[in-house]
Amino acid sequence: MTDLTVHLTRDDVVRGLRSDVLTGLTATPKTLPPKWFYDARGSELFEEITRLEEYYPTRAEREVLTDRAGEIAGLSSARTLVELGSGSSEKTRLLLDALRDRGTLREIVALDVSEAALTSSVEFLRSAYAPAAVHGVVGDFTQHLALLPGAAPRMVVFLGGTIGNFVPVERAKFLSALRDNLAPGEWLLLGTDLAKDRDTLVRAYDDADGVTAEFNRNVLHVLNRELAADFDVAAFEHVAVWNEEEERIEMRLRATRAMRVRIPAMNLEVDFAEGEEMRTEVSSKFQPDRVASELADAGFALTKWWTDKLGRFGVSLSQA
Ligand code: AVJ
Repeated sequence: MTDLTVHLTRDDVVRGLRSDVLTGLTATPKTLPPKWFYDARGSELFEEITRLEEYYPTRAEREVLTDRAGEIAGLSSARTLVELGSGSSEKTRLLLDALRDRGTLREIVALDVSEAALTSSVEFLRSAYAPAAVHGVVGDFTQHLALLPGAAPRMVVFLGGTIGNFVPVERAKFLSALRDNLAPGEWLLLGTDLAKDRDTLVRAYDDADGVTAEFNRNVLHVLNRELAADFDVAAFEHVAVWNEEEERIEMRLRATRAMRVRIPAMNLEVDFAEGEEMRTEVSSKFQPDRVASELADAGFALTKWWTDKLGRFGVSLSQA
């Protein structure tokens, strides 16, 4: 048995889902938060997305980390690496290898909402980075930042552009909360996808093979399974649009016919009009100076900024 610290029980997760579904499906327009994409199937589909020709962010960020991991380790001399939303943590290994080579790595903290995902990554990290201590924490990075263990200086690593899933108010709150929970001198390594031409962005979120469409619809399978909802998943089509004013990609699910969906577990019935769109994700794309100013607003001091050669994706190292 892998020992994990659990700040989020199965009951907490179901309560959170119900609350998000009630809020989102009774709102106009309807919305669902993207965190519910990632059951086992959704996580698999996301891994598949990262290998698509059209989906450049993963490769662009990996290029930066491959080229700069040594420099990041040297600048930070972190003793603890904290990964938020650990996922498959393949890119994090580049950083862990560099910190180990530099001789500063003592502890690794992996935080994820999924106990199953954590168990396998913690097992791997323990064997690959012994004698470093590995702490697996089941938790939500919007709720449990105060509970992250590890010897200072820690480097909190938030990769993939996941910060883009927040709307601006949530993003400011998250960055301030993170800053408040770090001691002066501790580090944030943040991956941010950058604003670019509309076509490249829309292709990245509406791939030719339809993998992103399946990923998007998967949230309806999650609601059907977890809440006994009766969404006719095939009656929703995937939509990815570039919202120019807000500088973000929005994924939506469009009802192809009028329908009533029943969610008996919540005593809820929801009507969709034909053509109605429900927003399932925002993925914000940044101007580099906007990343810098938002970090500054949260009280971080930017140490260094890198992008891939094509300037598609940015990685910032900043200090609390
Ligand atoms: C994992 C949140 C960074 O926004 O690009 C991929 C998720 N959504 N394709 C992103 C996602 C559609 C991804 N993040």
